[in-house]
Amino acid sequence: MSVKFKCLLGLLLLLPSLANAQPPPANLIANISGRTSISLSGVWKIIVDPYETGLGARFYENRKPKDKQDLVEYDFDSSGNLKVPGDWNTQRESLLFYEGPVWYQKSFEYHQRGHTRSFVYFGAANYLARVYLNGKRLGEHTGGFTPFNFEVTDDLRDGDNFLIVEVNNQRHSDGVPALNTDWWNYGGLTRDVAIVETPETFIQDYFVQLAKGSRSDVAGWIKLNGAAPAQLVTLEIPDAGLRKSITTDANGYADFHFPAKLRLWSPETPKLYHVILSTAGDRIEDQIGFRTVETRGAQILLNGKPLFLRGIAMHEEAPFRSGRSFSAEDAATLLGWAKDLGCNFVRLAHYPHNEALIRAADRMGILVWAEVPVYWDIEWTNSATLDLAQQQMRDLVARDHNRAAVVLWSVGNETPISAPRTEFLKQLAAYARQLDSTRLITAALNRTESGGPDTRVLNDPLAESLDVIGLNEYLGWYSGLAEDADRAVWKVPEEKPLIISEFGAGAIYGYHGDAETRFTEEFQTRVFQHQIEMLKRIPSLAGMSPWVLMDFRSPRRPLTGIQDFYNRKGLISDRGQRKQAFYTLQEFYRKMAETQGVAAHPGDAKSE
Ligand code: GCB
Repeated sequence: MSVKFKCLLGLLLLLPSLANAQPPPANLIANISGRTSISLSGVWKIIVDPYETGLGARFYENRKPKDKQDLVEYDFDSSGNLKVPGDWNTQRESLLFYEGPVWYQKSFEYHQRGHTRSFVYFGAANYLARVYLNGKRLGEHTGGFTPFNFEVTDDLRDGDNFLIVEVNNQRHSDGVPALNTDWWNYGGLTRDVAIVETPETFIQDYFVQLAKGSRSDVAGWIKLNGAAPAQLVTLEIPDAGLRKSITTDANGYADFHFPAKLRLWSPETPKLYHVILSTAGDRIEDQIGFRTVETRGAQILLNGKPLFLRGIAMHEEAPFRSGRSFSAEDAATLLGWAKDLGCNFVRLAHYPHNEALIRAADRMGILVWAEVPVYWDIEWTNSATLDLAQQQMRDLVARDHNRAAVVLWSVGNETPISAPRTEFLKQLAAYARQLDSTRLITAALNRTESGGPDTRVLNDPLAESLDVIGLNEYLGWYSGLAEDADRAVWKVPEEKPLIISEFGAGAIYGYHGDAETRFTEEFQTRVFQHQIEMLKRIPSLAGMSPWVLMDFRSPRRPLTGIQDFYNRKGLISDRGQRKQAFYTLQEFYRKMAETQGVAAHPGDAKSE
């Protein structure tokens, strides 16, 4: 796509849209847990293939020698196993640092049923996945954190089948993310894999939320997929006494807008309604919360009321055992810790986390910042890279657009300012807004200029395209002393809400000393204490998500005996031990929570 055309597209995307949102041009099936499916999770056979021999040697055929003469130089059955879902790095010591292809093979039985379509669905595979069913190539998917599916109705055999996936976690300069990240490049089939069944014409996706700016109207759309796209769809919310009939058009699409009396979802009362969508041949159920989120000047309003986001940033890393987390149990532990800390908000850094966690946040009343991995420097002038970033945003929004917990879509983190970067991110922000106009758009910025002694000025042209400004700063860790925060002045665009989306300091759990010694718990606590006092003085502050809930693996952190390839800025160690600074933040959040509803700014909270 030419730059000119992209600019034009960008402008078009900025035009106001009347509908709440539009169905994304995705082929994703929504709400897999609401469908009949056959799980392919469990033990898979694998072949590690560092020189990518498998493609030429056709590993995807899963061939056995015909006779004793026949040369076949691979054999899934004797090559070892890995569990799916799961990264390979933490399942085999020799694969901890591995970056390259691994071939996965799974045999399974399937029994065909009439009038049923089937899809193979992947929660995520990092980074490139090439998928084959019974030796036939189904397609490939790029991007490590978003779901994808392929239709296999005509390719599944009645009886024995085998699925083969080449997963390659090599980093690429034109990728999203690109070459450099501060997190572990966990490879593999990191989330669930399943065969999902649907009727011939089925409800592929739906958007059921409050109309933008309204607390009394539900608005959204329904998208059917199949040979009979024009149908009557019934939308029911029994608890609210609602039952509506909607007719889809020749493309299977219908939008709707109607009044509804609903109890609103909030962190204090995370009410989820049972929502049923049905056609003559299909029926899907979901649990959906209804709330509004908007900004007024420098405030974030939830259901019309100012709210301070008491947050914490987190990676998708498994507590106690490390590795990529994926399960409902992991989600309950991580979000449980965030709750104990006093949070009503989590920043899910720096890529889409798994759906189980988003659904847990919905049930627990924890607001979510969701982000695509546009991280540090990427190829801003490469239109294929922009396409990839948009595809990841599209599939993230498609998966989570019915989750009340999600209030912010973030287009990126700590991106160096340049004209092409700003153009890229503006287009991505406009695209996210077009996909979903009901949520707020943000990004974590960090490039500031000096505005005189102790004064930092945020003068990033991207700010004008954001609803909420995220700012990462590491005063007391990467620059200056913790005490510098006492005098620090932050000049930020005052007419918009500001979230300090990161600050922090490294500490090893159990390492004690004076507060001037790096990596002691006391040093970390000191940074938190001074940061908290500083934040109270920022008038446009609407929330914060310090870095970070739990220590996490990073190849950029080699310091032996201290880091050992872990980023130690967690308030909790990777073994679940709470550091002193956990309690410092907890105390501050407790005080904030007491005044919530009265004051939405920490400066107004009772002083110590
Ligand atoms: C940052 C990044 C985050 C890093 C963190 C750190 O600014 O956004 O991904 O992990 O700093 O610990 O340096």
